[in-house]
Amino acid sequence: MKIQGKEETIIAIATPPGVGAISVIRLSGPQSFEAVDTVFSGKIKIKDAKSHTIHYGNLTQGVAIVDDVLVSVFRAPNSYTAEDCVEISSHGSPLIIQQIISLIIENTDVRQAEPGEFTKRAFLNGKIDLTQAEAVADLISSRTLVSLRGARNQLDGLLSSKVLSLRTKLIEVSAFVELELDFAEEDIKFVNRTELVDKINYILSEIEALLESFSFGKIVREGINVALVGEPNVGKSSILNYLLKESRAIVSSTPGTTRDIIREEISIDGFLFRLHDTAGIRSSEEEVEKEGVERSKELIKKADLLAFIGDVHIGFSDQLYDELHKLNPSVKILKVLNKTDLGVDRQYSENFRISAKTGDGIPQFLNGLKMEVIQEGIYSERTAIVSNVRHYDCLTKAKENLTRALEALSENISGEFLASDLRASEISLAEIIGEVTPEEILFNIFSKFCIGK
Ligand SMILES: Nc1nc2c(ncn2[C@@H]2O[C@H](COP(=O)(O)OP(=O)(O)O)[C@@H](O)[C@H]2O)c(=O)[nH]1
Ligand SMILES: [Mg+2]
Repeated sequence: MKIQGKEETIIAIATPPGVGAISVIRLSGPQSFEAVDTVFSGKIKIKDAKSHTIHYGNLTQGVAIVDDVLVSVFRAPNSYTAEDCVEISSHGSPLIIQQIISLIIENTDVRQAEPGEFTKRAFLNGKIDLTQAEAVADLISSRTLVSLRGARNQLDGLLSSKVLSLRTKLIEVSAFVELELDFAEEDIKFVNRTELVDKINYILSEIEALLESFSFGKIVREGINVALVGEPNVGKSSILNYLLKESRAIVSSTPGTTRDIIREEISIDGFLFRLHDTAGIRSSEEEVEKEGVERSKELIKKADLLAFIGDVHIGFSDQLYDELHKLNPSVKILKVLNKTDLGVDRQYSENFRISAKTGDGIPQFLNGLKMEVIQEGIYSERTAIVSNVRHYDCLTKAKENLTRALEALSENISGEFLASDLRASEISLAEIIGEVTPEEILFNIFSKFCIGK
């Protein structure tokens, strides 16, 4: 029988699938060295190699050489997972990789790793906390410099250390309250109430500051959704097509059913903007169009910013403006007047004047989008920013319980309630860094990773 759980040794390709100069296969677990030795022949056996050394040799199947490789050795606990780890650098051929992995799996008890399993082990073995594990996924999927920096900060523990320090303060407060409970009979007060309230208020304000960073953090991590809305023929599709042709900052574009692109991702000074073309929001009887209307409404509701496109002939209809406002009352609506090349000299209430034909005004428009985001942000290079919904939810729970604790204090409710509110709040903070995190949440987090990470 195979050994269960994290005692198992796992293997996976760590580099992207496909052809390349080299590929890296990673193993982690107690049998990593022996497993590689079953197929490796070099100057020494891998099981005798020192940690952090590299060894050249052949991987063989019988007498046939599968590939000549470099094997890097990392002994526990000084590895990514804190377990014995090996990285095999082979030639970057999918066929070679396939052979090496099959060969090792067939000849040993090593099994294929699950998605995120290496990082999960790093977390379970205490190498990194949960926010850092999550940051690993964010780091490798970042597509702009700003989101990369956000993930880097989180991986460096900026958020963890902030949360940890709040948790420590909370534990101190709880300790006093619980001490008092132990002496409830004698009616001893160890801390005076105002001091207690001050301490809780301080923690609460720090939690609120973190919560406030979320709208910006979400933007950093996920980008800004901008819906282009307006009457038919004002030039929404032309604007996206212009960006596709002209912008040097295109991250990706998604084509729709026609030649038109329906989504364009661009990076403006490191911020990711996702510009969506909307079909229109007028009611229609036609099935296909109806669906388009629904899709547009959804986009408008979810948008972080609305670019209301008008043209020099029709400007901006108040009716449409009101409809937009009704669909998404909290969102900022920027009025963008298109077709300024037509020489029609009319002023509306526009924020930007552009031409999708000549490109006039487009840089100013894009810069305007960026300024909307920067105003939003309490942006600085090295601050803890909450960018992850899970963290946000935990902080919200912590805040609710602290607020209840303050109510309990002001109403002189029994110390037991106070203690339990404080404790609940502290557990929510612990959940962020993964100290008391249910298995299903862990599964959720790590199953989203790619294999080999
Ligand atoms: N002169 C001029 N024509 C434009 C401009 N933008 C779009 N158009 C034209 O306006 C028409 C409608 O454009 P389209 O992008 O399909 O509008 P949409 O329905 O809002 O997506 C097309 O014939 C475009 O060539 C512009 O800036 N200047
Ligand atoms: Mg269009």
